Amino acid sequence: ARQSTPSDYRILNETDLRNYLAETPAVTAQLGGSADHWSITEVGDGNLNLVFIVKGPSGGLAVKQALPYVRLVGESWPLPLSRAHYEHLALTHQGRLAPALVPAIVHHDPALALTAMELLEPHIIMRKGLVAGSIYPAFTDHITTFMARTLFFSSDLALSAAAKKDAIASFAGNHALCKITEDLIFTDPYRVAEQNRWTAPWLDRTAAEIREDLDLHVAVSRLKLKFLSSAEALIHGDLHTGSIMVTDTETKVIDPEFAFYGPMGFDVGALLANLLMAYFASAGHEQTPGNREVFETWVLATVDQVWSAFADEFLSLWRKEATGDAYPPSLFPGEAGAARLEVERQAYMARLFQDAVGFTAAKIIRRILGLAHNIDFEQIEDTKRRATCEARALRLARTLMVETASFTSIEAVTRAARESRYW
Ligand code: SR1
Ligand code: MG
Repeated sequence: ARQSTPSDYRILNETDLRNYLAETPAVTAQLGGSADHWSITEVGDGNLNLVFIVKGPSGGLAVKQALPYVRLVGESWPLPLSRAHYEHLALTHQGRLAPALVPAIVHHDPALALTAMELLEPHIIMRKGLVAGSIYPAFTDHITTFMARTLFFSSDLALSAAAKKDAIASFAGNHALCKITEDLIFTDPYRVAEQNRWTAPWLDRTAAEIREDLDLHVAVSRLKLKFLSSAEALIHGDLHTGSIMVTDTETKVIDPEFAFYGPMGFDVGALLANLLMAYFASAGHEQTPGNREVFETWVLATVDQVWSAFADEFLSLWRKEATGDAYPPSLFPGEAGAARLEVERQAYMARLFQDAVGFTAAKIIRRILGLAHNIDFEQIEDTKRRATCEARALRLARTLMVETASFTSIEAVTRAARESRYW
């Protein structure tokens, strides 16, 4: 079994890290110069880990170290260091399938739960760009390639049954990270939980309604069951806009520490949810009206295109590269077989779309009523204005989750977003 705290693990400060990196040849080659002159700054603003930016005369690195607890909460919430191993494994897998779309790994140390990666510069966290009203024209093409390739090539459509089972087993130990998702996304927002919070007092009544809404509780429990039981593909597991770094022309997906074999719709839904929250939050941020209109039009068009381009790319991989044990070609001979299989592919995508719609809803609700919020809404200082944006998002999410079957196209989702009003 993987040891959760290796005996030579220690939390590094900037001085420790400098000494450690100075002894690591792959790192010294990348940074150049003398270690005494490297700049090292801890910049982590995520919920779990330390992140250092290290710069030398020849280049830079981002060094991520897992802490033995949840950074957001503190030492009272222990969390296994093994997540750094699963993140490294996932990043390696994603790097093979979509090399331009993830950071290159320079060094990994399992004992220190530490990974040094290519420094992404001048990339910024996409969520920060979205809050500032920036648009990213190349994003849809990149992210849909990332999702289509990483999900398709880890699924039964591409892998033999034996390879798929081995792959599932290699991520099965990441259950503590899955448990965070199971609790914080699929359970706590729907019950009284100490760590829940929301924009009070404005959302007090809405939060109470959600805690009493049994139709919603059934719907989220079905989604939780799917998350627990559907080992469809190696999913990123936390594919929100804080896990994506962008420039105008490049997109890099980071932080796959929640990776495991789960339902594909969870990744797609995570992304759609976070784009939709950027849309709802836009009304709360100071912007010129012209900019706001351009941004909101772009972000909803991006929601539409993310689904459509993902579905197109996934289907095209399936038509060309179906080397897996699912859907044996010998069962679909000739023209009639090919035609029937194509109908089945469309049915598969329709089912995946339904999953994505449900997970979209779950990912919105957790960011407004659960423990971990996002800056899209949090940076709206006027709490009444913030709650108005959040209530519109919650209203859409409730409809998406309870009436999922009535959403048969992505355009129906973006139309409902546009029309969503607060209670
Ligand atoms: C306690 S961890 C809270 C959240 O941060 C991560 O980014 C995941 O979304 C997790 O649910
Ligand atoms: Mg992340």
